[in-house]
Amino acid sequence: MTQSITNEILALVLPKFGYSIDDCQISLLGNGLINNTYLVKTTDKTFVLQCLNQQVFTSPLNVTNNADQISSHLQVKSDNNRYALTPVCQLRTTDNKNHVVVQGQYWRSLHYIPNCYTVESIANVEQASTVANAFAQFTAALSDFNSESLAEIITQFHDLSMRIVQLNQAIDNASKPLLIAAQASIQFIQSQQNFIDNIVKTTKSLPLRVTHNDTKINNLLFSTETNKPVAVIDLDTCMAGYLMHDFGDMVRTCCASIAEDSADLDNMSIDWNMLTALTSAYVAGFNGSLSEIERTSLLCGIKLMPFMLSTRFLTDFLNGDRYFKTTYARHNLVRAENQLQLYKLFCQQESLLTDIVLSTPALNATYK
Ligand code: GN1
Ligand code: MG
Repeated sequence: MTQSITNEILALVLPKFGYSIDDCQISLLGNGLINNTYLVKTTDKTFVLQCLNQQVFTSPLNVTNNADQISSHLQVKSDNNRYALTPVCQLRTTDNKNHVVVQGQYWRSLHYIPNCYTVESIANVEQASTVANAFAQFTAALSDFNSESLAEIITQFHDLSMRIVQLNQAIDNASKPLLIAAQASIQFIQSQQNFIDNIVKTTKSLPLRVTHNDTKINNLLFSTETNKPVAVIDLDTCMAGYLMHDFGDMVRTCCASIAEDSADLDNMSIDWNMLTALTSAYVAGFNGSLSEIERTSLLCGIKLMPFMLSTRFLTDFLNGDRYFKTTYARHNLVRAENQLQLYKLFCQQESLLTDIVLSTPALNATYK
């Protein structure tokens, strides 16, 4: 979206939320790979404005309606002192809707929590404990929410078999140069059929619950005052899912020594102390309510999430970068190789991984 188009459209969108563009200072917000997100400041209010990506979210109303349901549930818990984080709510338009459609594009506005910051990489094990506890609290607070009342935002979003089918379709349709560039990664993914079969088997035995499905560390807000997590943000993909997905996504962004789009693979390592801290605090956040089957599944989630994301990045690379935002030609390939390397590193240390994830006791503390 170019700046001129943005301003023109924003001038039409803002009045629907009760503001004129002339009274607003607007800046880009966040590093999301999908939506366009802005911070809007007026003299008396600051809020978040977001244009939903309709190529990805083909039913944008499902996104805003799910978000309303989730935040209402969390707000009730928060009002009763049963949820220590701040629920992020969607604001209403002047005609009391949770979205507005302008020139065919869906926009929504979100409550802005002041005095907060986000982080792209974890600082230390103390911070890891607070991160894991926050994500666990979020999911635990939704454990009495009927996941069937939420729409399936993206069909089979975290279904590995479906992601492999999509990769195979992309391979069939890709140009020769892209196939050559991606060859090593394609071959490696195709060599992991036992792992894929094992995931399919594990998934069949797991209970469905409401999951966030994008538990990257940068989807947490931290307080500038306490430096502790204040809110879980980006509820776009909240829907029925499996706990191992949320745990694995958190681990992949907290335990790798380099960012998910770094090409510096020789310097990628896993911080095992961080994994221990994450596991301990995550399990503690469920206050003894995790079944053995879900606890054991966390192990699968750690390998699954980088592997599946690698498959998704590679598919998008072969499809000509139609899904994830990219800033250079091989960006998605670099991301795919990065996540595959992370998967390999976890696989190389299978017994250490198992030991940490299955034997680390729950942390005896809560973070408020
Ligand atoms: C996308 O846009 P963002 O950064 O919230 C993606 C996630 C990926 C993530 C990788 C709807 O999330 O699944 O894990 O990029 N979201 C969607 O950084 O596909
Ligand atoms: Mg997201």
